[in-house]
Amino acid sequence: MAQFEEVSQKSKLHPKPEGLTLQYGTAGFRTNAKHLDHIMFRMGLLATLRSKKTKSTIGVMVTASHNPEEDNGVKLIDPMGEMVTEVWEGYATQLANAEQDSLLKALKDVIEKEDISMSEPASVYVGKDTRPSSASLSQAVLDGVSSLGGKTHDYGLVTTPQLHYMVCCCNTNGCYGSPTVEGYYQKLSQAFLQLTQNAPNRTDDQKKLLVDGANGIGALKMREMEPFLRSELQVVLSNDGSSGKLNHLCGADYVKVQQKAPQGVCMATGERCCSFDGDADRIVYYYTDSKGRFHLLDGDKIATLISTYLKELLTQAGLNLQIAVVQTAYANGSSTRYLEDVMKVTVCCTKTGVKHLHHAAQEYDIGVYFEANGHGTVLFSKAAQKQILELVKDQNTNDERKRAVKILENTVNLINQTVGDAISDMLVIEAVLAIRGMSVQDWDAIYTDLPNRQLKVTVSDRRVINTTDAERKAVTPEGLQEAIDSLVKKYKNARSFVRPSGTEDVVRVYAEADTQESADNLAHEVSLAVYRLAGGVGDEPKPLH
Ligand code: NG1
Ligand code: ZN
Repeated sequence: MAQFEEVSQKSKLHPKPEGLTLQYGTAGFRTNAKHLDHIMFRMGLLATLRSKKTKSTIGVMVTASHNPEEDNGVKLIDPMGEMVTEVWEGYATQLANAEQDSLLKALKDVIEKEDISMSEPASVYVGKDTRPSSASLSQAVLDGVSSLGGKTHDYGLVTTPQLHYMVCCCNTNGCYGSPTVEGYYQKLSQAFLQLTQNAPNRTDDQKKLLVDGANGIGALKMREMEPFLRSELQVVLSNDGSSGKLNHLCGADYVKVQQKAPQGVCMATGERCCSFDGDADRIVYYYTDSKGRFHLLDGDKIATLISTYLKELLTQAGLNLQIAVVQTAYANGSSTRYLEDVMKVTVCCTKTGVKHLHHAAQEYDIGVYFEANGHGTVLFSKAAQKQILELVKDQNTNDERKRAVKILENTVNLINQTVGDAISDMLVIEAVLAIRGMSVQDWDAIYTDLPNRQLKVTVSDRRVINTTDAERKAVTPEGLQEAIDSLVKKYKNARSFVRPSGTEDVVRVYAEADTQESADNLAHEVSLAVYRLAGGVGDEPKPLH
């Protein structure tokens, strides 16, 4: 067929290095950019097939998020803005790893298995982050799509959540919003401005927020959005990409993992700051106190703030909707205890990876999900949104209920329900703090985090580690879980687990305990156990102190 002839010809321009195999991981393919050209072309092909299959527009985002600048990666976006399904992740891996001469066979396998009608039209939206490699890699995606006769819309530089938003807008025929960057700014800023009307007496100091753009796409887009916010938020932007390197000593991942302020941000005592990651789908907040101590407000604190606020609004509006918080094993133990014992909300724990959290959150009327690293959003079920809208229109409600439900309606509009979105989350947090008259210190004081530490161990094959119970227990290699259990017993309020990373070639170790020293020691001891029992390579892990 002529269609495949073109694929065959074009694929020669995007050859696969022989023997290279890559896995569709926690968030798509991710590795050094120089290994990715063929992957991008092939993901263009796959997105075209997915589009034909679903009779919808599919998104392809070229980014490696918080990874170093020399890496890159690709994420596929399904019709409603969700992550692609696991079956299609499998196809992605098969297509990515097919040697050059069996690419057509791999492609035809997918077509056959999914019974795809090749005469269907296809439409693919493509976006990219600011990495130097992103321009040519996104061109490879576009080549892949056009070689199978698909239509493309190249959005160029956008944040990952902006592309998710575009895909959802397109496939809902505009119900979710208008599929343009301007449409995104308008939808969010209108909701934000309405919300801030509930906090009319804010001072300029309260409106001021320091934003670390990680030298990435989020900084660019924040600049574009600023005029839409009409000074209701006064952003002081650092690491805006004009000089520094992407994610280098800055950004949400650096701040969360290092538990310290990014470089390049000039923060005064007590000032409210936040950091985006490299593709602006994560956010964390922080400040330093009068003793110079650094305070991090991570995804768990964000989930707590937002769920508390929503629960209060539901009560005021008299709406009986079930709210739940979805976390992963990385959630700080204090947050889980607070949510369950004090807030009395349902808490559910899933495996790491946004798709798992997103899926679990869909089970509730209102599902608030956040990874501790700051990736998260809120999902409102169709029924919940309907109830909110009906109550907004109801003439017979009293003023308190009317006010609460109007705030709920605007909050729904402000949240990017397709995926975690640093810009949208930031505006939600700013609105909640404004409406509740809270400072960042008040927010921080809701509960105190247990000291914790995250470490990485390099092993020869991280797949030797298999886990269960939402990754909280290791089933292989033999003896590892027993070793962890006995180490944990030595410390107070302690917890530790290990799992293979889905985005880096390492095993991640997490530990928490009553003091920082204990958490550090436990993390180190568990790292040693991993090194010894799971085939560690290189030097043995060294103690932190
Ligand atoms: P891995 O490398 O699988 O741990 C990391 C994050 C995830 C998720 C993905 C995608 C941690 C511990 N893990 O995954 O939560 O955000 O990257 O970006 O932060
Ligand atoms: Zn990201």
